[in-house]
Amino acid sequence: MFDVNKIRKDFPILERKIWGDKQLIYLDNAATTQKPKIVIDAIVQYYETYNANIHRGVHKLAEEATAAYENVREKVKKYVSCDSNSEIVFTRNTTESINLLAYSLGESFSEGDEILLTEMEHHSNIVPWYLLRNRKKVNIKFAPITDQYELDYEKLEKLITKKTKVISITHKSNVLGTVNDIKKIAKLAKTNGSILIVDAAQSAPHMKIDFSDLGCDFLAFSSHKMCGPTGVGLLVGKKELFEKMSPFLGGGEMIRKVTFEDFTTNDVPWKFEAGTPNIADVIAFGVALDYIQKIGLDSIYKHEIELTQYALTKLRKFDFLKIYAPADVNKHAGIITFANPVVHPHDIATIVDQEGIAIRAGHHCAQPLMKKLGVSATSRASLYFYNTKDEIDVFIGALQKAFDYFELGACKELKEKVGERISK
Ligand code: C6P
Repeated sequence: MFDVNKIRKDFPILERKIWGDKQLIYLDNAATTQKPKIVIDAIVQYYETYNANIHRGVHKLAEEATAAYENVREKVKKYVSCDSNSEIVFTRNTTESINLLAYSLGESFSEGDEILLTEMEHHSNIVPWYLLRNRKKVNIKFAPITDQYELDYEKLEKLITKKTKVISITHKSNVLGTVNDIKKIAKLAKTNGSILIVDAAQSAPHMKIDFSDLGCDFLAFSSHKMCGPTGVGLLVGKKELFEKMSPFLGGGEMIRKVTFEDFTTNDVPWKFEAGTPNIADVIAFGVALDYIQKIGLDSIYKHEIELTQYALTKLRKFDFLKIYAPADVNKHAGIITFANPVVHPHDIATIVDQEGIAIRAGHHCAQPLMKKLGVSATSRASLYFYNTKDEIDVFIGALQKAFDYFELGACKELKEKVGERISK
């Protein structure tokens, strides 16, 4: 039974007061989520009782640490429903996972090969491909979004050619909240022989992911956006593709043999895990995965939809505010991005911060998307399963204060501007 008040007690930080007596209201979960005490305790327990390097020692501590670390790999496999043809590589974050792919897959690409992205990508799924373009002279294309803030699937299909080596796409936009239809794109990619990469940084924490069923080749996400520590990224992928790929980083652990002349690589996944990994945080991430699954992804998703719907109904009363999201709340659960042409989003974020409320303002590491939307920045409230309707009420009250201060309600010109959709 989902009980948000009981759940909140698991998170020490949610007790925190800001600016003296203001209760913290944390609505910046798309940036990073808070951590339950059992995850924090797991880090302390590791360092206090079995800290050792893994895969190297034969002593008891090394064995315990190795088993705990490798056990998390199995947990991740279950979390994303991998079959035996898939493998998990631990990285530092989603960004590193995508850099690994752009570098290692890219080693076999040639001038004129094409990479297809979308206009709603995070910089983490753009810049690694620009780096590859600088090395290999590949061409990069962007599938457009519609004025309903959804992917234009027809145009995307037309952009796929025989030269499209990779389609790399976000599962859920960190700005619009839009959830993309990966299965549909997977069919197109498969027919064309393109590799499909999915950036699941914003989806894996909130909804059930079935890697085999989605039909993609790789999936990347981050521990810190799902109750786990920072410094742990996940890269799920098809084993046969990992086996064909060049290593990303060289050093200890990723080798089988090194001579004065050359080296041979270790098996997948260790071939992609050079050097001592982030052992403590990987182990604590395993605890976070157990915790999330105990609460239940269906309950998490349902709660977030309800909260988003509740917040939207209240936000829409500010008719001078533009909300950047698909009309159907089911397509953007948990993320609400808004702006208006007069008050800078940073000013809104600063005013609500005075009430103890954390939201994000800025370009959200998606500058090309901001350009498409015709703004330089927006404000964003992003929710997780420990947020409540009471918190939304306080947030709406704080926004009202900010808008009253700037006398936005009285500005007729603003309301007309809000009617405009995406700038062309
Ligand atoms: N977005 C946000 O506030 P890292 O930093 O590597 O863990 O995640 C990068 C990343 C990749 N893809 C998407 C869709 C993301 O949202 C993010 C992180 C945060 O929106 C920080 S910029």
